[in-house]
Amino acid sequence: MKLRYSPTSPFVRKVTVTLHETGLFDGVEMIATNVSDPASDIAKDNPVGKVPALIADDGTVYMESAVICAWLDSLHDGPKLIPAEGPARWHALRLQALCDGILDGAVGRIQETRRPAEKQWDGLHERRRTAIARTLDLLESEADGLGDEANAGTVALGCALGYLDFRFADENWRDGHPRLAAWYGEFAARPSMRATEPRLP
Ligand SMILES: N[C@@H](CCC(=O)N[C@@H](CS)C(=O)NCC(=O)O)C(=O)O
Repeated sequence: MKLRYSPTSPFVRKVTVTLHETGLFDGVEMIATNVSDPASDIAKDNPVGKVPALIADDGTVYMESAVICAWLDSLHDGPKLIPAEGPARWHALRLQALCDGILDGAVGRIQETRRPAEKQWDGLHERRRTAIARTLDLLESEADGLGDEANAGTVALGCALGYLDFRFADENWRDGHPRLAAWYGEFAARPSMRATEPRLP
């Protein structure tokens, strides 16, 4: 299979962490893709024009990080990142949804900074910033239940907090979120997280 990726995308990182956690990484051909380049051919694989896009060996293209991670989780026999049933399943999927929301806001903020200053909208910027802050506050209140296992939710949380460090280090999300910070300190040391740290191209 092939993965179209950008080295800075936190949504791609969810997929690459999943590949490492499931032992599937070595079977993937990585294709660097600059979706911002008007000449990019990403649309031939993903008409929505986004990475990650995963091309299976039968030619099927999977898009949306949550769908790609779920499909990858169906391919291995080890511990599942999406528990099959019960509260653990819904806990992981809910956490993933919250963290994807942080990432939508954070990536949106970065995209906004690339527009000419006179076309940027401060109200939207502030709305995204406060949505991220509210979500971090909720996660802080729930941090004791995060555990130290990798699952779809904790992988998304690790990638979200890593992205805030990467793009918004000066805003120091750790302030006011000591339990999340402690959890992340442990989770970020996993080999899958170390192997996938974001880097500028
Ligand atoms: N909901 C999507 C979001 C993917 C996404 O926003 N990817 C960004 C890179 S971080 C992208 O390709 N953006 C290109 C664009 O918006 O045109 C997912 O979970 O995969």
